[in-house]
Amino acid sequence: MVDTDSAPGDPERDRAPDIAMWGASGSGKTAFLAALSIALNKAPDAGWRLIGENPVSRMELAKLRTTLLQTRTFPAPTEALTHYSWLIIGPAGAPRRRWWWPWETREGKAPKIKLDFLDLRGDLYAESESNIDKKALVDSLVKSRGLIYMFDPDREARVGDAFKHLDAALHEVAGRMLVDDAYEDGKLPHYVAVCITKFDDPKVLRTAIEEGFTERDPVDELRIPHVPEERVRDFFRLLCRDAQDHNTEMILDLLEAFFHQDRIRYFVTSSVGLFIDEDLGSFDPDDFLNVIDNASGGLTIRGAIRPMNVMEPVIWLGRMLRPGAMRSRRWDG
Ligand SMILES: Nc1nc2c(ncn2[C@@H]2O[C@H](COP(=O)(O)OP(=O)(O)O)[C@@H](O)[C@H]2O)c(=O)[nH]1
Ligand SMILES: [Mg+2]
Repeated sequence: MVDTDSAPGDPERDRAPDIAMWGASGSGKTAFLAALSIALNKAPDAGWRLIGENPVSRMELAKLRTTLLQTRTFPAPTEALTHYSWLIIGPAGAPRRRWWWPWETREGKAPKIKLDFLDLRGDLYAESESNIDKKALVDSLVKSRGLIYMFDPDREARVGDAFKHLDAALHEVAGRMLVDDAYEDGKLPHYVAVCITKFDDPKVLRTAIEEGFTERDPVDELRIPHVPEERVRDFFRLLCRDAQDHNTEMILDLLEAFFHQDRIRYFVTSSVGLFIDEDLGSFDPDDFLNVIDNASGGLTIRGAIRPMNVMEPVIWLGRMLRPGAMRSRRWDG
């Protein structure tokens, strides 16, 4: 895709992406991005914004927001390979002084995280004819240093193709990055945010509650159950075990074999969040579904959109990748 409006010589223009996004088709990538811009808007104090880097990406971003906020449905499935470039811009840091010119201060610099998103169609790794798409995806994974890996437990329980997808892509990426000696420790250098998607789905949420993975935060007046950070990896392992395909069990080991274990973090996410009855004012275990079937056979979002852990993985990755630019700043709102 040609970038038509960033100025020639702009250092941001040819910068490699910081973060690439990845996951089986239908795992919730497009919905996650639509929710990301809403989540950043809902936390104005944190000072983060999402913008399209070029006209196509800007147009798509506006479309995604309208779909979720006004039409109150999910974005339509992707039909052709589309390449989006987005920038997440954070709050400016403290004013800067140059030691040789200490009486003059310059504006603080805002951290910018570049997010590359290839929205792929269909079941990429099952199709032999989609080699161009495959190459584009692997290129994007190789160039970036942060990965958002989307895992959809509901799809895994039914279809079970996440292992095949991950295994094929990881071997391609490793083949490109690990054969020479650039990474002497033999591991891929990326930071990886593993996002378990669709936590609001009753099957996922009920599993979490019944298996004792959830807690309620006493200061959260909505009393929404969440899986505490230190237990998310175990919850992920459990969901992998419950999957349709026995190979899914190996996903966690596969990730930890290819990436440094201390660079992987697990998040439980939902793009639309849980429904809260305004009259009740807090989470109701018998009425939390935020999506309902509509007349056209799709899903309509019922109440307010409350993205769960959607901006957190992105900002965590940004902080890991650019610790200098994001130090001593209110990055996590
Ligand atoms: N309940 C629920 N469903 C979701 C969520 N995110 C996505 N979905 C469903 O999953 C479908 C596929 O999501 P999409 O973002 O298009 O997946 P992609 O192919 O990875 O881009 C959507 O049409 C929704 O029906 C979520 O947070 N909660
Ligand atoms: Mg999509």
